[in-house]
Amino acid sequence: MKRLMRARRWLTSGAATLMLLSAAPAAVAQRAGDIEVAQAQALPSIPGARNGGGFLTIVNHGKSDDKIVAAASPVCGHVELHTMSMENNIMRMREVGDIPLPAGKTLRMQPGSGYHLMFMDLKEPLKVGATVPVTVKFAGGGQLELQFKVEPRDKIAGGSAMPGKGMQGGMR
Ligand SMILES: [Cu+2]
Repeated sequence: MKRLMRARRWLTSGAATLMLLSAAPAAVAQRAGDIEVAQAQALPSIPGARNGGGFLTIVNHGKSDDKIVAAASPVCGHVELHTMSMENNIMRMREVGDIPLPAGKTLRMQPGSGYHLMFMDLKEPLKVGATVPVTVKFAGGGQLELQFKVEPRDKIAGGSAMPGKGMQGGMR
């Protein structure tokens, strides 16, 4: 134990710190029933933009389907559930009633296509390094209080996002 304490003091790299944090039992509860959030991230908002995008990597460990049905955050007027797709060569976003979480599957939201959370009417810009508190509600009755980390686009969902496409196009 004494040795561990000393080791902790010496660990300065971000990665090592992160590992210690996630191994600690006091880590933020990111699981509600069968639903587990592995990552919660947001893009920095574009200067002058009133809206921002949030992305979850979320696992449904259960045997029945669930859905995200609502989200809310104090940083913006309201949060919408969106999907994005290519229509006639133009990226289009539209609001959806829910985001499906099929049983046994992982949903990895990414900038540029598919589902995301949209922070509407931001009260202030989202800057890299900030965290955005968001409450997410599930059809199964669960609810999670999450901290979305604002990170550069190439860090979202493991860095596999398509470059150059995304939020800039739509939503005024
Ligand atoms: Cu959107």
